[in-house]
Amino acid sequence: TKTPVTVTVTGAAGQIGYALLFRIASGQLLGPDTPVKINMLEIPPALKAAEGTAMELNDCAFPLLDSINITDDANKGFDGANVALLVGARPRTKGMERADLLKANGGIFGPQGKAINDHAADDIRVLVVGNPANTNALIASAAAPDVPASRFTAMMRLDHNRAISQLAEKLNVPVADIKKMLVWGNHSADQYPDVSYATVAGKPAADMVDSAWLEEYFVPTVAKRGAAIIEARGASSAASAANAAIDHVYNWVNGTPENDWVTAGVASDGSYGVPEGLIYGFPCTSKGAEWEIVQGLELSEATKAGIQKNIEALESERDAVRELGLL
Ligand code: NAX
Repeated sequence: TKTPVTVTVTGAAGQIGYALLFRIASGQLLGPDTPVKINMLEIPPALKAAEGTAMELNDCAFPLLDSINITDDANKGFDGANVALLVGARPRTKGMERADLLKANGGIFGPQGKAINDHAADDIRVLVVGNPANTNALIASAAAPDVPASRFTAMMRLDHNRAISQLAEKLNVPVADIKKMLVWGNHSADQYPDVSYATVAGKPAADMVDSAWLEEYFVPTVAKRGAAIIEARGASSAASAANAAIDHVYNWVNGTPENDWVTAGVASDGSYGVPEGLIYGFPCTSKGAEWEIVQGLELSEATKAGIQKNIEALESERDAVRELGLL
């Protein structure tokens, strides 16, 4: 049998954590042949709830679940971690300024990045889910100088999946017919969902929808979907966010399908004019090792403008974080 892979989940007692952990333990994160050790990292007031979730995980008698550790100590939580899902974050509360939000999250993602640097396995792969995800990933990466920046990623996959779902609904086609969807940039309202390269059963999606629908419905609906879910459910996206985290790591570790790509928030290498180092949503493929940014796409004027808007938003967050001394 294979040696177990250690997966650390922060914010494990939260609602995304609850939707995520059972799928990790059942084998959906890494595949049906890979046993998992789960480390749950929480803050002290949530440790008891984490224990309750661990009891339920054990009660599932998952054959692939090797063991569970619960801790509020990041050094223990990331010890030997091969995969880290950073879900726990400080949410924006009423009246909170951006600088305060970034500072509070810097206080979480800085120390966690350092603990990853010092204690995780050499092949560590990190996915940041907690918002502001792109900038939190940047903070964690900066605190982990010994870990290649390519191992710190931010979750854009929920936006990608939402975009597929909206296009499938509009065209009344199965989601499986849609390939090469893309959401550029930041996991925020600035993001730029882009069907320019998407195909539907092999034919260009751009020929099947008009620009008015794209501009007035598709882009804002995908970008503001999180708010629409809160409005309808009375709580933010949880199962769909957990699902996207599973998709992201599964494709990173096991590869992306032939003739398709996914959107992942990865450190820019300067592709498409995005300043090097920004954690940015790009079209990405994996063969099972590192994310690779798809090269050579021709950009329309609308796409260039969407990319630029996101560069500005993320640079401004990065500058604010620098001013706070977090980079
Ligand atoms: P919850 O409030 O249900 O859970 C968060 C958990 O994190 C809590 O149990 C809390 O105790 C824990 N936590 C806080 N600080 C911690 C720390 N320093 N170390 C370890 N654990 C800590 O939030 P939930 O709905 O699960 O959402 C989690 C995060 O995901 C939020 O930041 C949210 O904004 C973000 N999201 C990101 C998405 C994306 O696409 N990137 C989509 C969904 C979601 O909104």
